[in-house]
Amino acid sequence: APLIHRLDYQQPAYWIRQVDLTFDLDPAKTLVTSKMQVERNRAVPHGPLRLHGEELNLLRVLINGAGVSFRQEGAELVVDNPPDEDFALEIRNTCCPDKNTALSGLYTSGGSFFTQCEAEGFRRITYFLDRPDVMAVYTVTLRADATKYPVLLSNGNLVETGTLDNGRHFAKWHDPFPKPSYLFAVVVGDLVTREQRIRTRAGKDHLLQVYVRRGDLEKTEHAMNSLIASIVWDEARFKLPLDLERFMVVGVSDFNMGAMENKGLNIFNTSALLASPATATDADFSRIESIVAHEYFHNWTGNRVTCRDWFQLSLKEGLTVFRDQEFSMDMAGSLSARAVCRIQDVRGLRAMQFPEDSGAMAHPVRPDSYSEINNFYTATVYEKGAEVVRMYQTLVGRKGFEAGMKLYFERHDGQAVTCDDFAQAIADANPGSALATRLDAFKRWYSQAGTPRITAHGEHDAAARTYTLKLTQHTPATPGQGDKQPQVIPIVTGLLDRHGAALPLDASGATETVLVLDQAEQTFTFENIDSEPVPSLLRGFSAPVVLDDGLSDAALLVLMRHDSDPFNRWEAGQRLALNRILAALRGGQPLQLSNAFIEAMRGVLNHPELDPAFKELALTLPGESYIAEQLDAVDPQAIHAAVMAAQQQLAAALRDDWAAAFEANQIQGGYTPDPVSSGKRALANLALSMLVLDARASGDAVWPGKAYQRFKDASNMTDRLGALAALVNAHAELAAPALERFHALFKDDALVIDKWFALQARAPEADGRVFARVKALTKHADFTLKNPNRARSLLASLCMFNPAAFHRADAAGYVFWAEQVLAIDAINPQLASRVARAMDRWAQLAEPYRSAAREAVARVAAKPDLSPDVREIVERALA
Ligand code: DPP
Ligand code: ZN
Repeated sequence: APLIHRLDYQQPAYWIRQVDLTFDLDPAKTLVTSKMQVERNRAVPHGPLRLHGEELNLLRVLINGAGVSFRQEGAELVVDNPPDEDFALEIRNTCCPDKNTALSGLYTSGGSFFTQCEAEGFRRITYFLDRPDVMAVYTVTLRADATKYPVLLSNGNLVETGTLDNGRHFAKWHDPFPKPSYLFAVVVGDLVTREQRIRTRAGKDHLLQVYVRRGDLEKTEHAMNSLIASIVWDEARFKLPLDLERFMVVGVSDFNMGAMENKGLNIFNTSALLASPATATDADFSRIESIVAHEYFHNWTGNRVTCRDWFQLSLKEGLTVFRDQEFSMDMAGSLSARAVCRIQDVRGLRAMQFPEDSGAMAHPVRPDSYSEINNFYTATVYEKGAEVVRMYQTLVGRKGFEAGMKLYFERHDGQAVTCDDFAQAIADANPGSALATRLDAFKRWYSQAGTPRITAHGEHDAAARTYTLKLTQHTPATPGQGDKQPQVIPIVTGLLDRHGAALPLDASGATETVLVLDQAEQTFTFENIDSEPVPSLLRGFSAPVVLDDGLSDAALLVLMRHDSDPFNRWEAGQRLALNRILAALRGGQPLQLSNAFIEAMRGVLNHPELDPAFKELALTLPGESYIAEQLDAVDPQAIHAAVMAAQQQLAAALRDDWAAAFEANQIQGGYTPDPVSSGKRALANLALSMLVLDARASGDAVWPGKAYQRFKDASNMTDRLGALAALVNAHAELAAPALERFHALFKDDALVIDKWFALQARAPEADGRVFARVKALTKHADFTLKNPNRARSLLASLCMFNPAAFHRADAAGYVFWAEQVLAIDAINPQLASRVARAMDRWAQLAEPYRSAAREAVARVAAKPDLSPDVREIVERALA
């Protein structure tokens, strides 16, 4: 597949303004009739009409009702001499939903029909100008068997229904908003719906519907509540109302992504939609809330204003992730609960995006080239993109950002635009701001890949009573980008005295300020500082960078105990742990936690005021992939051994405190997934896992027994899975009977069985047992590569989230990876290429892993018939 370059963008030679689609639905052969109003684009030179089409059976092409000569060139249908004036184009073709295992285009799942058109799936339904800058008004008629497929859905408003011959029926939908083809959707099948009518602030009535398979209706209440909360929030925070009379959400079990924001007809992976206390964890509840919100927010940021081309993907994704993060924080409520959200988001960024930014797939937030766009739905485009949007808000303030959003919609509603258009709107609404005066430099966040490294060095001048902070920045080279320019980096800063009191930073008495670093090296001086302060930098993680402030353990302890910024309190604790682990790894010494660290952790665990949710985060050690990020030559086994040793010591040293925390965080009464209760459950689960871990080392049987009992008696999935995880992760003897019982209890609930697979594949490796179990589980009757959730639950869990089980000295993990990638690629290239990315960072591995990993990648790359998806990943890895 050829490489496509951002700078080669050209407008299309034709516009399609209206589409009238008719579907005669049949799983083996669906007939699609498409009648389009086409207009020559006079802004570009006259040329042939080229339509995209993949895996289609073409039946006929008519222009203005008459046959026309055409040719098929690769995946394109070419009409060399279309009329000069506007014309009607009619195309008939068939496609085969049952054979569509790639889950892109029109496919069947559980006997119903679904579509997924982003990014380039519409061309697998019919021939079209399948690119986001071609926006059309759609009218869609669906015809299908009335008994098998009682529900017929598409975008927009329902305008007509009726019966047909042979037991068939039809529905006709009209979407008044012009949209790109990637937002088109159809759902046809046997589904049931939860409905709710609402009246918004603006006084408009709307019908909200959540469609799922029979039997799943009681698991949709949380999604409906989340949708209503999202509608209310967007109207309140950004004055963005729901613009459709009807808003539909549908769940499907076979889905490549989390969910999809089709206009008025959002389609969700059931894992991102269905929840009940008995089957979903607190984490599931909060993930569902944020994904329902995310897709709803796309209605403005993505649908009303869309992307000109796919290089601009972060225009909608970075912005919409930022919006869903803000929403989740507002829903969480208290300052501490907001900080918990922020810490979780940053942990995710560091675990997924930082490694991406320093590996073979490193790319800018707005990529410059791709061969397969599906490979660029990445943590960089999404999560780093969201951090870029957050920096706008930090630089212009919350009100300024809201004004910028308002201007963005005033200028661009109904258009397909670029990241530059967004940047310009925010800057123009805030003239003279720290952003507007540095806009060109700020936009390097879109063009430069790699995570900037900041160093900070403070000097206190006792005589002058000044404190001077010298900041430097440097962005490491990434593939294809050797030279980097300085970035614009907002660094939210405070100073503490050595007892932890916040120091005034200027005459106004403010204790926090935003330093804007925009040079390679810069100094900032604070006055009237009597003694050496402890700097608290990058509060709230105000920029997606790596900070080396050189603080001593003593200074970190001051921050951990006293910083008014909860994020930096958490960060200080993580840094203390990381310093210990890295020192052990670099020195090749066994890890020994210091007393000061253990006492600090005890202080957090027993703190009378800190929230349980915060304690749980503070007492969780840094992840193995984040630790790997800090090292030049990564030995996953050594990292795992160090983390396990640290955990074991923390478990033993705080034994009584863990037991007290476990007892103190029991919840009486019914289940609700609110932040306070879920924080208590999280801390109780962490305590339990520490107690079981410690019991294994000491041979004690009490806590494993208690964990098993709790597992059996649990009244909600969070407690049940937490207890099961405590047993499985400690490799306790009771793990096997518990796993068996869990499977028997939930054998009919696919989403819970996914958890059962994932838990086993993510367990801490011990003597190769986890890897052996994963291999055995690929033969389990419930395992299949055809369902993406199931495949990910086992394979991504092992290859991407369990480094010590995957990276083996005997290379068996890599052999397994290669086999699985090739097997999945024959079924579903998008899914295969996700799993393929487990090897992005082979070059950072230490020997013997490095050579063996490279060899496995080369073996996959040597296959001639790889999908373009996997080919791009392995070739970038080898480049
Ligand atoms: N459906 C995916 C998302 O919402 C891609 N747009 O992020
Ligand atoms: Zn999105």
